[in-house]
Amino acid sequence: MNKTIIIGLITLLLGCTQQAITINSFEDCANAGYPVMESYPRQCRTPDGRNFVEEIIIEANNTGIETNNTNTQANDTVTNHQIIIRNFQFEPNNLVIKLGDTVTWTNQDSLNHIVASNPHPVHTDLPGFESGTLRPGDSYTYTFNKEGAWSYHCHLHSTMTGTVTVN
Ligand SMILES: [Cu+2]
Repeated sequence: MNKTIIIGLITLLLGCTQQAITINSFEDCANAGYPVMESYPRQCRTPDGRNFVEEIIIEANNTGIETNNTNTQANDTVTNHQIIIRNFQFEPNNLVIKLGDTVTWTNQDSLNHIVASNPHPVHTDLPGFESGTLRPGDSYTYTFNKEGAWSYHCHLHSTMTGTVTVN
């Protein structure tokens, strides 16, 4: 009888010691279900009185700042130009932009159009400058990364033409 109790106590003690040893970080502590204080950074307290502070990953913040810098740079230099497709015309049908600017075509007609580089029907002047089918209300944005006067047309109505001049 006494033996059983002693063995039981030893097992219990070992169990506690083991648990205390394995908790060496905020994560261990929180995963073990001990109380977490919702401060910044968060803290977790073990029953034996140890306190663990959550590690804040600084790398993530650095990446965030870098991303912001890139965005700021892009916003400083890139302009987005708008062209409306309406009544079988591009408005404006002559546009002068800077290298790296973007142009967005929006179809406000009640039927489909396709914006594509000249010449029709092969579109080889500026490969990749081709919108696919623009249904009413659809938009297509293209970034001009090559200088030149780029004439384009509607692939479904090849008499509809326009030019984007990139300086
Ligand atoms: Cu075409």
